[in-house]
Amino acid sequence: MNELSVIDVTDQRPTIEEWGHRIERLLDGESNAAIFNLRADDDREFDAIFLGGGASGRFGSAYMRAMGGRQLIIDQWPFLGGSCPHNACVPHHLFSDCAAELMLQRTFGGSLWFPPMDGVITSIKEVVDLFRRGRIGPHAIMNYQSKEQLDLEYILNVPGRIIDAHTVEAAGRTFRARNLILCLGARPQILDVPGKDLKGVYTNVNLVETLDYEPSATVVVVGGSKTAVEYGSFFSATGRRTIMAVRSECLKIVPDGEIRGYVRDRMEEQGLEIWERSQVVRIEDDGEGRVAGVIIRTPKGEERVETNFVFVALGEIPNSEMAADVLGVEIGPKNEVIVDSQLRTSVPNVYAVGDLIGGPMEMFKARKSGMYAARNAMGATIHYEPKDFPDFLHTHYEVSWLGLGEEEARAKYSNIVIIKMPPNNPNGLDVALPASDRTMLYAFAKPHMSGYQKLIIDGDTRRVLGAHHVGYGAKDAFQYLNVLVKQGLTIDQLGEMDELFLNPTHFIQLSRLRAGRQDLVDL
Ligand code: COM
Repeated sequence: MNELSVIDVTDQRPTIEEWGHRIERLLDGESNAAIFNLRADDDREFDAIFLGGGASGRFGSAYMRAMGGRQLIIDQWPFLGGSCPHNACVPHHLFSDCAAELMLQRTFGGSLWFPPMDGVITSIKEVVDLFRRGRIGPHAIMNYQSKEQLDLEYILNVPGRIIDAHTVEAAGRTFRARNLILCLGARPQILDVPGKDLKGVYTNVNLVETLDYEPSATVVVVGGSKTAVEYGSFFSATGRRTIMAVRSECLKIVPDGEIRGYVRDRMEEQGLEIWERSQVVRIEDDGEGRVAGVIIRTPKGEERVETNFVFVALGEIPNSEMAADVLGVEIGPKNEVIVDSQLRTSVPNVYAVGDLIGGPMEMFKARKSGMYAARNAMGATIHYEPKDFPDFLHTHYEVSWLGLGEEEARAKYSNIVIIKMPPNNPNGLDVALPASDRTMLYAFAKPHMSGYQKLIIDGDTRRVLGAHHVGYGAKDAFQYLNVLVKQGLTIDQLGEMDELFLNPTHFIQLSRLRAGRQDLVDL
């Protein structure tokens, strides 16, 4: 094995700015040197090697270090933090912010202070370029924080190769640890049709790396999941005709039918075309290796869509191959590494965390599973199974939910009471409620666009079973509300809280309007 050149930062203290320059040069391919940050003053055996320095590896490492353990991260990228700041959560949040801003502009274009937007197509490439330039900042912070503040040891910009359950090779050197914690992440599922490799076929990974032209006025999104909906909403907000080809149904992840319907109606009102039970069967070549069109099989037959841009969002496949081949860890049907509730794989002393263990492929699970694996590796017995978590997605809105949707609640309980806004009334959505942060203009000028809020209560026990919010700014409240709901929060306790007036605190106000009654009824 050839020894690679090494940038040893162990005795250096690069600033965030210096890290930024260094990472930029390595990402630009100016050098393939490995970055070594190993403590010279610590000759203890590693308690764990974290193979992968994304959210799970970094948080697991930080926890282990905080407990007094010794850890080593090995990651093939020149920065820590993984896909989140590089091509996943962070760009998606940027695009979703743009979608919300653009929806406001398009809705009010030509009135108030908004410039007319009719027929205006805004740039996708400029936003992608903005992200690509800006992401170096978060990358640099991760390396700086991990070294200077968390005291982590790491080797970056070189892949780690598993030798056995205690040994990993990187940059021609071998490293041994009591435990191996696999944090190898996942990769986008490809669309397996003719034309899939043409220039112009993107996933969230290559979009931000390689988009070097302005997509055409019509674009196609493949999939109906969170990622598809979020990117599709951004593309449509730029003024492009956006067709989402969805094999089954769109927005299945949203648990409440009424909320799903509201969200979908608003997406379609923004011009997004949702083609359900439709599959891309072929992508056409323009003769020079670029996308020229897409053939979609719909319930009405095959349709050709002329476009130079296809965005594929079909979910992710865990990167379990190396662990399966070398260690023989047990793998599940979706390529995920099987773990028990202590994050242990089928091989002693080998743990797996994050996206590698399958869904939900969410940030909180990555960080928390990394932390729990670290605690177990350090001798604790602690169990983690991600379930019953509050969730969200972005369309042009932020959509948040926790607990049960109405359908599931009615199937489980016989006395369901619904409190919602807009309330049941003869004008339907055309009333200026909810009126919340970031939806006030809609409430006053386009009331049906001002969002939707819904609380589901068991009328017998008075307990809150589910909460659903379409609008903005509810996510934070939902993660605390979820803890209370799991502890048995009742409508009466909700009404006892002190509201901050808007957003999900509408639930508090509404609860008070009903909590005085012994026999709860809808509102
Ligand atoms: C966040 C990356 S963007 S990490 O979870 O802090 O490592």
